[in-house]
Amino acid sequence: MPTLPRLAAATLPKLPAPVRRPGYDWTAAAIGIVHLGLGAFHRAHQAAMIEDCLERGESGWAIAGASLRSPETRDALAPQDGLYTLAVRGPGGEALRVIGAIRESLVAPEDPARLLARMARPETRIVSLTVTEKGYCHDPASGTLNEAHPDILHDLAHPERPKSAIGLLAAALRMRRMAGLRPFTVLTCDNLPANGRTVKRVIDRFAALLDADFGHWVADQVACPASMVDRIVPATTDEDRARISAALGMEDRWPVVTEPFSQWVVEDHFPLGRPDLAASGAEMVADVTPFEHMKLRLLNGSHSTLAYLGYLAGYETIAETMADPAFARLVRRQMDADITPTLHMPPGHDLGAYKDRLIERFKNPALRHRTWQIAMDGSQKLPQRLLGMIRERLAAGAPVERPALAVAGWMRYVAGIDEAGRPIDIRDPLASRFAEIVARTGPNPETLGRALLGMPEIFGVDLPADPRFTGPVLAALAALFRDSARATVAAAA
Ligand code: CS2
Repeated sequence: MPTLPRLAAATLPKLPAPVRRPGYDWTAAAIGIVHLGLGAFHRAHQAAMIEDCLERGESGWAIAGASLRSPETRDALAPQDGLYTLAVRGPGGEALRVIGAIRESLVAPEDPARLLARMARPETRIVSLTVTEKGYCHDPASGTLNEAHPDILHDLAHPERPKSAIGLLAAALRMRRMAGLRPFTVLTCDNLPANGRTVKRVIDRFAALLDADFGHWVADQVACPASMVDRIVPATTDEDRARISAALGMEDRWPVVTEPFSQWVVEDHFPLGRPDLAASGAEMVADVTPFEHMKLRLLNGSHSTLAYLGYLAGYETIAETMADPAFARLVRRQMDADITPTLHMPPGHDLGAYKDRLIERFKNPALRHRTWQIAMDGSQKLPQRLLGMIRERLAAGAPVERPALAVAGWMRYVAGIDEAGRPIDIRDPLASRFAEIVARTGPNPETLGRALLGMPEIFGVDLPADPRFTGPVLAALAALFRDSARATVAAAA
């Protein structure tokens, strides 16, 4: 294949006609948002909605994005003048759009001072985050700052050179306070429970530990609206890059691939203003909680259920797992019988249609969303995806066999060896703890299950003490070891 020119400002006019491109003067767009966590999800979701705001002529809201770890996004985007392709894949094929909203890409560990200076500028009115659950350095079961977290210890000792998102927010807020500026609004876009309140609790505490006076200012002044974000964005593959570059007739090293569906429900509390997100399709509400529960439990809870059990059954993607009727039946029953009774949607909201749509989205064969990718960081995900709902069902005196099977699927997965005897590449901040436990218990479902249940940062202290939960979890774990995931799911569905 001849070498293709690189997607960039200079080549943009040569894009083939069907590829949508910025219709506004993107090179002159002024930055008003700093985004921490410049991953695929941000670029396929919030950045696409901001692009629509910029297209409508709302100036001043372009994005400076920062990666908190690796330089690869900046290295790919810089030669492309920040441009990248959003590929939307649905039943009707693939639609390509080049996005111009990301006007600056930074790498926090390389130059924290530059990022902090950007966050501290008066025109930065929002700092948004997609740093994943573990990026909040909190204890997932209680939602409070993990004061023993190595990055938090580091950032408290060196507040001018922070490593964590929390340390960066605090350092930039301190600079603003010193300059007599009002704080930016902190907009979390991660799948955390009560994400606004959680980030607020964590930042308030961190600031108070730094200095009591600053802590009061942060507690009084910093707004952290909650938001529920939804769009399925699998990791981009080399095959995606090759296909998209061929369609563009130019090389894009950093495209993102997603589905047609996109939802953003945002609590409307932005003291320094905001772009008109509603005009871009977001729902601005007074209380995100019902939407958050709906999404975290129905979508992410089902995702995690399919990811662990599907991976163990040898399925590589969610679509493949859903093509097995027993798995599809299990998640639909879990949605209808276990999760739905815990949801309290505003009047007029059609939950049945939402669930039907979810099933279709999971089955979308054009998205190769790997079970392994979703299985990552289970220790941070289980509490809000499954355990909160399980607690509510237990309080209502209801059985929890199906969600207990999902939890057992996670336990069987973190045991670290698959059904064919191959090692599983477990990615989780608590992975070394799991390995220690497994080294002690071996694949004995009873001792392994009890040891994992004994991790309060995941299960709290209530669930391990409730035999109505531990009984079904240990029984399901025994069945998974004895009979395989496929057989156990088939028997449960
Ligand atoms: C997924 C989510 O990776 C995961 O854990 O469940 O990223 C999911 O695709 C998004 O939340 C969808 O909005």
